Amino acid sequence: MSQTVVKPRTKVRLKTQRPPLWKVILLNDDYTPREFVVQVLKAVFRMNADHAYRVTMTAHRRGVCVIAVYAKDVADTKAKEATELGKSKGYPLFFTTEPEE
Ligand code: TYC
Repeated sequence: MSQTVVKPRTKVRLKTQRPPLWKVILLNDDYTPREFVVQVLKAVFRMNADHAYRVTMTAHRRGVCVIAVYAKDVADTKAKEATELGKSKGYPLFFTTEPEE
């Protein structure tokens, strides 16, 4: 007669989950001055002048540019803050967020 022996699991594998990251995306428009976009990127996303200029020109030429990734709440807050800065000057500057695949 055969017997099935069930061996209890002794090791517990710990799965550390990273929070999903969200992309902040800068959209081009025809009205916001480049210098203002650069100013917003420096202030809200802590970019230096060179990085901010390169990101601005990428959005200007291609229509969009992924500028940073953060946890969802940080990405949403920064996108909103940056969009509001444009709005306060009457510019249609727009930042949006989407989940990273
Ligand atoms: N296209 C704008 C202009 O020519 C500059 C600009 C660049 C605006 C990037 C938005 O995300 C932007 N004045």
